[in-house]
Amino acid sequence: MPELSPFLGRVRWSVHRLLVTALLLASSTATPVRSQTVDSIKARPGAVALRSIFSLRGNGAGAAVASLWDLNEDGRVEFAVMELSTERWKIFGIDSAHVVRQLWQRQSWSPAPLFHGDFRGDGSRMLVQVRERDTAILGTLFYLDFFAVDSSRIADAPSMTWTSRSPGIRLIACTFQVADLDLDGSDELIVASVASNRDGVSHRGGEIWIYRGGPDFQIDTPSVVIRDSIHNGSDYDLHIGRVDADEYPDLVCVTRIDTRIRWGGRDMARLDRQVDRSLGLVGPFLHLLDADGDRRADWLWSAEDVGFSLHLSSTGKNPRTRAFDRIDADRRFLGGGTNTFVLGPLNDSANRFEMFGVNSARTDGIDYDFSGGADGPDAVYDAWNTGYMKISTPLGDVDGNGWRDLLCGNSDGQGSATVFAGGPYIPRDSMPVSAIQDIAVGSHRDAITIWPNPAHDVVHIAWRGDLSRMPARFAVHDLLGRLVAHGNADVMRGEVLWNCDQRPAGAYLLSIYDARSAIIATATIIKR
Ligand SMILES: [Ca+2]
Ligand SMILES: [Ca+2]
Ligand SMILES: [Ca+2]
Ligand SMILES: [Ca+2]
Repeated sequence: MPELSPFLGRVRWSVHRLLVTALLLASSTATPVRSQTVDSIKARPGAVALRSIFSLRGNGAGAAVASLWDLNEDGRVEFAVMELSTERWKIFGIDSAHVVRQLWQRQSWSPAPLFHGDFRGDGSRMLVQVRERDTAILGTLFYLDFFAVDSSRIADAPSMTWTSRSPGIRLIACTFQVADLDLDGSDELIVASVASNRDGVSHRGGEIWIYRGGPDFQIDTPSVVIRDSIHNGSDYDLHIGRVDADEYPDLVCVTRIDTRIRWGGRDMARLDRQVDRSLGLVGPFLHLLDADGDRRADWLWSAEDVGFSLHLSSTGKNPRTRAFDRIDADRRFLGGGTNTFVLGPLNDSANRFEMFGVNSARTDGIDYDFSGGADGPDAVYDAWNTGYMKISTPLGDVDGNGWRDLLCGNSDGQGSATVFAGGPYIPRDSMPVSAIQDIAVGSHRDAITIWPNPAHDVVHIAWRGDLSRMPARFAVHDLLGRLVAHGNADVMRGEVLWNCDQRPAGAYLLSIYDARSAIIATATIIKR
């Protein structure tokens, strides 16, 4: 397996573009089999710059970011940003007119993200805010404030509060997760801590406390306590994902000494009885994501000095026995000082394949973003941005175009938090409204968008990510009924182009078909 550098992306891309150009030249000079006058409609080539649709700057914004749900029930999900200097979490939503509105704010000092869960399993999500308080004698204490959300409104005061200190026991350096570990429809609260103190005696091994979800959800006494015997140093990083073949989420704990897996199951109590696998790997940075779209966790490791590597779940290796070390990796990428991010399925309307990003402050400060796919990502990046983001969280669809979005933060300097839009870029901000034509399909006013229309040389055709029937094939006919262009759409991508510069001026009829060749929409395109 070759070692691949992410920074080959641009070079590889140039080669790819040359190849595409050469193919286009070849196709225009060779004699086509069917007709010399039928153009091809093809996927938009090239890596794209991620497009910002919201940015919050100053006040140390972006020290932490959080993905929320559609808490005001307007069909678009909300997101949250923490400002370091005001010590405030702010929740934002984008309304139907694409205006960003602040829905809530609350003071709380902690870089730990806001999170949420359906802890009672009745469909009502609670918002949970982390607070930290430094004390002279006990060190840092952690608090979780649980807020009810009722009729689109977040309660003013928390309905319950968890603390890292209960009689005789104190957890040290906590992180928090939410997952339905036993798949009973209610979320568990999971607290991981680096160490603990019982009646003044320190236990320098990690602990994981699980509070079982359900109608009787409570935060007074953990349902399951997992105690690790080994000394962890200061790192105890818990990841939750479906690693093996069953549906139950598994626990992957990365420390400076070992990486340990506990296989999930219906019986959560067994989690504390044993470590199922001790990999002996020491903690470079780990993300679990699904880049190959099989609903099983892929492991993205990164380390300052050796770049990053990817263990794909779809390569047929048994997750219960594979090594998950560097030799066992399915993709290895060089590049010093790399930092990796999970970006979510930004360019997959089926939400199967997650993208990830890589950056390096030591080189050019550009984030390179790789698409997933059935075979995982290749070494050619598909998107980029120049922001040098430090943290990221995938979002649901915040702007209502049917494509999932991304929130990044970087508290360096003045600080900034940025929402990047998934799906195709429609230039509503730079082109006259009259040049952009929206076509309604079903309940969506803007199901398919064509621009510019009238056109001189290139026509863009883009579509929402959530149509019940997605475009699969396109055809353009002239007014005499002759086919002048056709092409297929990759359903994952949201845009095709028609290069019409060689066509005579006049009206043309565009037909858009679904995968079963049933017509979805038609439009008249004017060529000037
Ligand atoms: Ca909303
Ligand atoms: Ca559960
Ligand atoms: Ca996978
Ligand atoms: Ca979106």
